[in-house]
Amino acid sequence: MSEEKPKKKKKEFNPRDLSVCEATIEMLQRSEREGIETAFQRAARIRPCPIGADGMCCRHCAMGPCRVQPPKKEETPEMKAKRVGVCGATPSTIAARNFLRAIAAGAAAHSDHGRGVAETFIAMAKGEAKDYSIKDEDKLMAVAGHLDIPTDGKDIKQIALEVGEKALAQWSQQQGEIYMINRAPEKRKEIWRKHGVVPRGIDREIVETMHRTSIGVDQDYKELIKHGSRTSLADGWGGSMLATELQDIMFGTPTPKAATINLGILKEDHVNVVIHGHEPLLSEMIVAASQEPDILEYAKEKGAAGIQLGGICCTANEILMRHGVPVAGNFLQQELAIITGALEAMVVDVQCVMENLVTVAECFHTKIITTNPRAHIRGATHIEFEEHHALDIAKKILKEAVDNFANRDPERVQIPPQTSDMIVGFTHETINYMLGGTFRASYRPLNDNIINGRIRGVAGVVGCNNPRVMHDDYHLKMVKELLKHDVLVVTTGCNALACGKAGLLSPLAAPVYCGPGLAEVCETVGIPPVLHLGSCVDNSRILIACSEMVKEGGLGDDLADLPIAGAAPEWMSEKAIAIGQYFVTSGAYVVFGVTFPTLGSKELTDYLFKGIEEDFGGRWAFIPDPIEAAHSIIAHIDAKRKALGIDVAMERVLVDMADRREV
Ligand code: NFS
Ligand code: SF4
Repeated sequence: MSEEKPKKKKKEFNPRDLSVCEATIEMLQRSEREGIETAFQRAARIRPCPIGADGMCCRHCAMGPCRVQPPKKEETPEMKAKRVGVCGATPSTIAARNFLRAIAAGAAAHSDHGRGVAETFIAMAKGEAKDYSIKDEDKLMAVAGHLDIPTDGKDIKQIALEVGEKALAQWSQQQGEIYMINRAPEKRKEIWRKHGVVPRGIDREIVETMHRTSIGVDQDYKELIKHGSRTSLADGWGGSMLATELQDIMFGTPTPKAATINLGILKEDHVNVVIHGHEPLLSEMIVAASQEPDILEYAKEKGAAGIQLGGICCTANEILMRHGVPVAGNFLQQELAIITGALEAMVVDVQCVMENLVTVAECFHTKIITTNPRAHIRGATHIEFEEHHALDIAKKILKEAVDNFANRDPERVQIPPQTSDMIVGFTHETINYMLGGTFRASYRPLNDNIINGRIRGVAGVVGCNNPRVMHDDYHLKMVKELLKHDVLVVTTGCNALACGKAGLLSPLAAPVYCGPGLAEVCETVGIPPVLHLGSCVDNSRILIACSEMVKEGGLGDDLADLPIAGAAPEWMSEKAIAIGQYFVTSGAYVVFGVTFPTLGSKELTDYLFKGIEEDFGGRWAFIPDPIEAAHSIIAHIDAKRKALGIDVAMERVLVDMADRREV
């Protein structure tokens, strides 16, 4: 007689366990009710492969795929010798190669974005892309300087052309050093040169990563990671930095501005268009097109009160910080925006765009419009974007959305009410200006406030959402804990949007969440305690800001001396690995949550978490608890303060009112 096995009870799908964002919870409840599957349900259904999660699956040749089991507690040398792939690759080699390929993919994504910007920039300078222009001449001159381009007696278009061409040549450069590393402190460059990790050219390092990680090439994990560092620097100090700089010249360097965020920005009586992805080349044009009288007239003819744009992911950050366009949400809200039933179109370009958007859209009238020649989705409408006819194409896309307004079923519209106010759009330039003042733009006040301990240190908290952890929860817990301990937070990417939804990007957050020192600085200057610095390519702005802090003086002579750290609490993208590695190689302490992709190799993980600090002054950590992660950052900051001899000053923060008045 066979006994029937008791069936494992399926875990109940409870949206309140999955997100701290009310708008997200409301849409997830609807998705359950109506049987629409989102990433949240899929993550509950699909378990991650434990071997792959630890970096122990190699698919680099057809003798495999080889899955190396995790080590047993008591491992004999014989057992260890068996834990290899068919070619003999050890766990450290396999994990390092996987880690490197993630860096290469991330660097490629950021840098290919940058290349596209450089190409459009050249077309603009030649007068071939008439819808683009130079918006920030000061920055053009500054970047010309960084690229060693003489500007005397040249007209502006000529300078722009030379800047565009010299920038683009950074991708194909084969020898020497990429230009932008010269913006790092001297000592940092010496460290990079000593270890041979200064990138020669952007594409070259990415290609070399693919070569070195293929079967039977580099099989020394330290050498592999060293090249990973070089590739990551080609991203942070190369492709990403050039993308940011050229975008600032073409679209304007962001300045602080007020805006709103969350699904409540969608409007019942408007044509709602969400722009999602990464490159501002298209989204800038959609913003411009949405203000054209003929398009607005067309929307009115079709019975709509107007056109409401909303951003998702880094596209959101780009148009948010330059135009104050409201944000619909972050990465995990992309499917949910469609579930409002109020979306006429979701216009996407590249990166972080879920294929399932098309399936969700089938349940409603929403059109998914792909626009980039590199990114198609089956079942979507493809309207290819092309910089020479940018505005016309943007108008065509908006017309499609307007035409779709009639297909909306008003009965099925359910827009969550939540919105939050925020101040966004800080940059290295505005930090300089806001903290330094109009007459004395400088980093001096920031450095002084760090030295006197009102600001304990600075943490860059960035990165994605991941349905493997509670949506936005790790982000917010960690950021709030840092603020409480007087750590100023700078943010980009989907963390920035999580902070925005929770009200942390508002000056009003300072008295609520900050320790006394940080609150005082924020209130005096009128800034939020969390500074929104833009999209993920804009992490390069953090590198520049840190370099400026070193140059200003009083905080050591290298990036690794600064009381700073970075974190990606809910990371999921390979891009996050590339960013983490360029921060570590630039001397920062970087904490990741969720999971860490090398845990199957103790040797490699030990190196990334400890040994690498001897080489580059920075190191990785994996801490799944947000409060613990925040405290490890605080401990790191305190150790750096001690080394700088400014730990004593910090005690003065514990002051009474009399002291405060004196200050
Ligand atoms: Ni960054 Fe931007 Fe968000 Fe993560 Fe994706 S949008 S490039 S990768 S998910 S932060
Ligand atoms: Fe296996 Fe080696 Fe081939 Fe990887 S490269 S799949 S470890 S045989």
